[in-house]
Amino acid sequence: MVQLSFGARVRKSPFFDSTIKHGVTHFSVYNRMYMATSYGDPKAEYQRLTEGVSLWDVSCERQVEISGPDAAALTQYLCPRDLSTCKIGQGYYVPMCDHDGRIINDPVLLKLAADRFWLSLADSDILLWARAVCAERGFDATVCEPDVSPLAVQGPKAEDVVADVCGDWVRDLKYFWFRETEIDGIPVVVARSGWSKQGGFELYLTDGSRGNELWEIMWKAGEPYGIGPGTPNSTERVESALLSFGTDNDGDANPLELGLGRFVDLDSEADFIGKTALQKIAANGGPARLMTGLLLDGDEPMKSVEHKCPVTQNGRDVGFISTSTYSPRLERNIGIALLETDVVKGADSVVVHTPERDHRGEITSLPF
Ligand code: THG
Repeated sequence: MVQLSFGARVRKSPFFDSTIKHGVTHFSVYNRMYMATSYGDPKAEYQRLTEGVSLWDVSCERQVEISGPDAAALTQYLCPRDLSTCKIGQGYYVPMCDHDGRIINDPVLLKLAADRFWLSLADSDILLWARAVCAERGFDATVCEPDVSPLAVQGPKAEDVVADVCGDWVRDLKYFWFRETEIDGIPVVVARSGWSKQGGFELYLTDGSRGNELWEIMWKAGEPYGIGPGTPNSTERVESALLSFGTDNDGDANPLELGLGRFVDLDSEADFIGKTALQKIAANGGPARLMTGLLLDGDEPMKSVEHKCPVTQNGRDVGFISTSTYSPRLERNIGIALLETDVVKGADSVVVHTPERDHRGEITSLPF
């Protein structure tokens, strides 16, 4: 069996020992950290997330902190979304772009103070990018990776668990808003967010020496609600059409192609990296490709694709599928693909070429 080898190059999470203790079976690598991806029972993990509550080590969602006199200006220049409306204590989903409009990350932005921000990253090296932009543009700001590690509590019963630990005020937190607090003296930022559409919270631990302690507190509090271990769930996220950066895009994709246009403010006053390029794409007939849902044939639950697989129409290459899964909610196979705009607008069928066999794919709008 092929195995992942452990070494100092790839970092361990503050919750690492807890994930081992609770039976983690699979890791991936994300932002140069081990990332738990399964506890060996996908069905139970999906059910816990959609009907109960599950605890996820997502500390590989590293933070880039931007602080100092020009923090707001630098953060805005890095982000295509108009941040002038973002309040202290509020989070925003922000697809970040390079100068040609290609997406380079899709973090959650947290505004901690007028002059202090976190970018809670997907899997790419934004620390290097933000430092380079800061220096090249002469902004008076500090860019660092702070000691911050998110732990997600997700599922319909997550609110009860987090309220039992933190107090009923968490029930009033609005979507993507957050507050700094302590749990038994452990410093955390509590946010209503998470990479699922099942509801839930993220606890951003700000003292990495206390990860296993925090895990155990949440575990004990969750026991009456049947809490169990989980990970970012690829089946639920496909059903809910949440972008998996690095999975669903290739190196050239832009946010307009990925259905993230509502998070890009091309008419805003603010200047940001990629603005001119994206305005040009929008003015010249829109994006060449579109992310779409596919309903896939087959009565048997299909194996999820392990790499981007080609999609054709009438024998012609029209794009790729990035994820496929059997959906318990829809009781059929579904997938996410990035295909030529005309093909998606034609809303016809395509052929998906997986290593196992060819599947007929019916184009359908997202979310499923
Ligand atoms: N939480 C935190 N950090 C993260 C993620 C997270 N970093 C990596 C990755 N996830 C970033 N990507 C996403 C993608 C989608 C969403 C959040 C983070 C998301 N999107 C909703 C949607 O598209 O419907 C809501 C967006 C909105 O309305 O603002 O939640 O999960 N800390």
